[in-house]
Amino acid sequence: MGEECLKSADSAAAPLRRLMVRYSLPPGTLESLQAAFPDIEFIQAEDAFVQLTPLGDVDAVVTWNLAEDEIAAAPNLRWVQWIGAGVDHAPLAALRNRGILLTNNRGVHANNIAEHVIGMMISLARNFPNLVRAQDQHVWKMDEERWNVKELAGSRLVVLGAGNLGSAIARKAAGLDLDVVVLGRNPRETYLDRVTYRTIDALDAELAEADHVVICTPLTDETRGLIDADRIARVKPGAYLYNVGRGPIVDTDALVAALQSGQLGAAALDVTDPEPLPAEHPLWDLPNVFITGHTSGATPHYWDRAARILEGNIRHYLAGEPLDNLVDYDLGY
Ligand code: OXD
Repeated sequence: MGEECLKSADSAAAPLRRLMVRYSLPPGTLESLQAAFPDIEFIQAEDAFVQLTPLGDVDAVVTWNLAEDEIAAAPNLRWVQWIGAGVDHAPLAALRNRGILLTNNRGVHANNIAEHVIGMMISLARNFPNLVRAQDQHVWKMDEERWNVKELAGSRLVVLGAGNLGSAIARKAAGLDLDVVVLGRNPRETYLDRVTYRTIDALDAELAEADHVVICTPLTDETRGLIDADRIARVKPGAYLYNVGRGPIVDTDALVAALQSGQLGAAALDVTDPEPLPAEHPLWDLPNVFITGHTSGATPHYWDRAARILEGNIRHYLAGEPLDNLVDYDLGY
């Protein structure tokens, strides 16, 4: 199957008669899609986190989980609209082999995850997690520890990942007067003051200069274990690390050791490896760790934005046009 064939559906060859949604969309969403596309049968199924409703003869499915053997059992399946941005747990090889289009929801939560990251940065810089712990104990915390703070303005932030999310983080951080370097696969120009784009081969040099390092890349063969013990040792001592990408991009044991030794001053982790983090894991009790439990993607606007992508893609599909947010099987995102 050539690359071109994986970008759009030829509507004559691949009609869209039945589309299954394996998630409870907000009230009214499915009804308005049904009204907009009366010839398509929309099937509301169980949330795929709870149970994988068999796909049967559907042509397309909206889901955030797909087992490899489901593909063989769904002879008509031609298009999967993934809920969420990261497709690291999607059966990419099986989808590719069958020539099934895969689209995701990238961009839907760039704004809120960027706000989450900025919130993490301000929280760590101002020592908020410890102040909240003190409040829980009814302790007025005006002690020597109040000097254990940082100023973000003028410090250097390195962002790994130059997609929608990395760019949104860079924009917001530049607004707080940080100097930002965004690292991505391809060279890019920027017209924003304080923001520079560089290619990922500058990673080691940039880590050595960074006061803050944010990871927001997808998990792929290239990024798994990218931040290993060697790289953590290269980071400017005392820097803060933030992960809103995927846990396995960072070597967890090396992370724990660096936080214990002070090589890393602090970490704010929305994602971890493993996930969920077991109750007995050492990361929970480190005083310089702030864990937000994979919540950064949530936003009240999620489903409106996701529904717009879905509706647009149904139109593209029916017109035989390239779909938005297509996943590139070679790159894994
Ligand atoms: C995603 C996520 O992949 O929230 O969208 O983890």
